[in-house]
Amino acid sequence: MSAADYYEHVVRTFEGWSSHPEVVAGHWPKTLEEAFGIAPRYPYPLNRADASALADYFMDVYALDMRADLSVTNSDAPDPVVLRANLTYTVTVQNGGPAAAQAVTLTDQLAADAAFVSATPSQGTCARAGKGGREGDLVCALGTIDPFHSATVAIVVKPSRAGTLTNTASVRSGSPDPNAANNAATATTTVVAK
Ligand SMILES: [Ca+2]
Ligand SMILES: [Ca+2]
Repeated sequence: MSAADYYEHVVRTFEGWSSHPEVVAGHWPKTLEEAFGIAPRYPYPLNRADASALADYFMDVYALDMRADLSVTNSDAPDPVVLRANLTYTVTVQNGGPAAAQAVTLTDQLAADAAFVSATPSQGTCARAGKGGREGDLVCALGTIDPFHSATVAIVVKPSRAGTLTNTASVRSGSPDPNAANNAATATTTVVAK
């Protein structure tokens, strides 16, 4: 997108900050001042003028920073799931900024007691890392994720053993990440015989 379009996108994102799904869900800080590590300045929800002032700050000062704080969530449905029925993991990778995250890679350690069915990324491509594509971790090359944007991968498996099934997804990128603690997420599912 052009520089003007990008600026407008940032202002609109900041205006809607308080109702942004990632903020409501607690994945991103409640205020932009907190996200930028500066003292509180404006009441929320932000009006256009305050959002523009913070966008100016972001573009002039903070966006020079090359870091991108990626985070990942992993949700499973249905839970409980019936043996050999489809179980879908929805893995979401968020970029909390400040910079765009380059060459984002999501790795999912597919469990041995579940048969892989499919992986559908919202951007980029996914492939099995093992021989002939039938074994090994699922590796998704998601490309670039802009600040305050996200990408999603829907992973479908069929559990082959009753009990508790766990699935861990982790993310990394070519950009420095200031917080590694939120780069992996595990979903736990109960598998029932019928
Ligand atoms: Ca992170
Ligand atoms: Ca669960």
